[in-house]
Amino acid sequence: RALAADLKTAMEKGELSLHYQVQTAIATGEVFGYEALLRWTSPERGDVPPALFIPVAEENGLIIPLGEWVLQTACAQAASWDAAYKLAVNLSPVQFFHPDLYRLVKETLEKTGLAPARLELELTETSIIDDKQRALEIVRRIKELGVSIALDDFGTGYSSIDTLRSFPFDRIKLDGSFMQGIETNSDAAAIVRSVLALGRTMNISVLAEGIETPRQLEVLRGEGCVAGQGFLIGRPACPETLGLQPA
Ligand code: G
Ligand code: G
Ligand code: MN
Ligand code: NA
Repeated sequence: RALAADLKTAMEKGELSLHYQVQTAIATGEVFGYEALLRWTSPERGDVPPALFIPVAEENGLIIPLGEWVLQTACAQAASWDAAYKLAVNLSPVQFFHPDLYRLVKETLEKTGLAPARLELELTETSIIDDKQRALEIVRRIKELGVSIALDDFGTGYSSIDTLRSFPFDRIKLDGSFMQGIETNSDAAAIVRSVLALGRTMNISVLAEGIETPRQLEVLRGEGCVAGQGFLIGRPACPETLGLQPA
């Protein structure tokens, strides 16, 4: 059987689940949110990584019902957590440009009772590059609901200062690939420093992704980076394991 066919039934069979990865304030270590990460455990295929099945779902349109399931499930779960925690949800470019997105977000918030201010949607620059004018309208409309928008994987792909300047992002998520070099490589450290400066200038909070070592965390703290996420702070896990909801 093809992956796409199995994925189609995976939702109905309950093979999908959400893991969450903690996000913390770097200065204090305080937890402020969790990013939802989709997981598929297939009886035949085992754990299928999202990097493998999400592109397939994007090609055949399955990403729309899949993305709906993610948003509804994540919002319903987060609504039962401590209200101090935000929820970050990844949006595929296909989902972002889908005409029903605004209604989906609005109705999901109403249905689940999650306060809009607790929801943050993560976009990548590939979502925006295809049609910047339309993308800007979508972002503005969604922000009117009180939801925040983060720019994911910043620094890879088409990153431009122009995009940052023209979009009302609430957060930049600095790609994890920049963490590798910051302990030893002065170029990587300089890039991180300049992104932090850019964030401060534009009044956009920067979250460093992929923090794996205490030294990386220390460098980021020294540079005044606001927020962080990574295996050092917490690995993605199910909400029960994280103590977010009862087992
Ligand atoms: O969880 P993991 O690190 O394996 O994720 C790999 C990639 O899949 C990342 O780029 C992540 O953003 C993406 N991803 C994980 N969950 C979702 C999801 O629910 N929706 C979308 N569109 N992408 C996701
Ligand atoms: O593209 P996005 O940032 O949404 O991708 C999140 C992915 O990054 C998840 O699949 C998650 O498992 C992975 N991830 C989270 N923290 C770390 C980390 O510290 N190191 C590495 N290598 N991957 C991480
Ligand atoms: Mn993300
Ligand atoms: Na990312």
